[in-house]
Amino acid sequence: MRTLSTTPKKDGFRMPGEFEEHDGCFMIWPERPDNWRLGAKPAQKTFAKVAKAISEFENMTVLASPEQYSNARNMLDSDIRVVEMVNNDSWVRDCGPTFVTDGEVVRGVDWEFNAWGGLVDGLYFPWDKDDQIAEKVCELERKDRYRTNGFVLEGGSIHVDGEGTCIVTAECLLSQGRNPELSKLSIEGNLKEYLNLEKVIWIDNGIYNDETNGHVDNICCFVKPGEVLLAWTDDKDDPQYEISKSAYDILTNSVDAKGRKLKVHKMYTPSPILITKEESDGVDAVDGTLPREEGDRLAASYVNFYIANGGIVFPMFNDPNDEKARKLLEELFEGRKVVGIYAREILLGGGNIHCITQQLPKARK
Ligand code: KQY
Repeated sequence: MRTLSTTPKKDGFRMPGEFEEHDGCFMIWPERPDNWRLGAKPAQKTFAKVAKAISEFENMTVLASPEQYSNARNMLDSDIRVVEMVNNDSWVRDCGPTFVTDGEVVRGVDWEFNAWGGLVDGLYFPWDKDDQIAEKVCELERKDRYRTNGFVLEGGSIHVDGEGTCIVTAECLLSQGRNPELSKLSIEGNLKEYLNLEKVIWIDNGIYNDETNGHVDNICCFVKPGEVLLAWTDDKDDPQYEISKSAYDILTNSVDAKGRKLKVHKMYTPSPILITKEESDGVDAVDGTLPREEGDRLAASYVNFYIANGGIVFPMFNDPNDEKARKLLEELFEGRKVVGIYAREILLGGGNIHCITQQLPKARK
């Protein structure tokens, strides 16, 4: 594996849309008891269901720590590849490589990772093992990599259409814990260089109370070039309403890199989901890790589904809007099989289906 000193834009590589064809998908096995309740046992069952669902459509690789390798191997079907890799937690979208391609070859972008805000408002300490995941995955896949030393970013904070447009939130990319010394213009410049973009659309905020400082992948995503899905509520008393309304206004007044006006589909969120006492009691409290308190509102949304080659894997919460979300996905992704997984256990760890998965695009060579 070579570490390249150029940029994807200079080399003619771009980040493809998630709806383009994949070679496979990665996940990291959860285990840390200060984030996942009951020693991560319930989360492991949910991760295993997500891995199985995606493996029906494309190759699945699960990275597991040496301590968890045997357990992961036992809990996962035999067609899922399990590879030992030390880690700090299980968010491969954020610490894994963002893959780019020139249509023939795939390379990885290895963003600097600091656990969503480093010592300012990061979610755990240390994060050194997670910061090496992208490099190790590139090594495993024999992909050359670009490393952005001094520029912090997570894969969940960007969503691209594969044709030169990216959507981000200002809440996240301008947060004090990531790149406080960089202006909005320089941040946008870095995105354009490393993802090969012409246009960055900035919405203000992510989902209410999202501990990642509002990752875009939980509130808004591309269905295809020119069309986006936006998490929505009609309840004006819910703080989510103003957030979604502001994003709607920005998106419907934006054109993409090709000059198209965006079509925005509203995807209703589930009713607010709060942590129960039993759930909170199951998490080990550790200094330096975000506590999980009874009554805290979780950042629940359906927008963070995974787009696989022939399918969609989306989260369900035992909410009447689960079926609305399924119907909308079936309409928008005609020809793909839509599979729902109860995802409360992932939400309790602060995440969603999109941020526990990372796709490897198809390479011709
Ligand atoms: O991208 C994400 N949503 C990851 C959340 C990390 C939570 C760590 N406790």
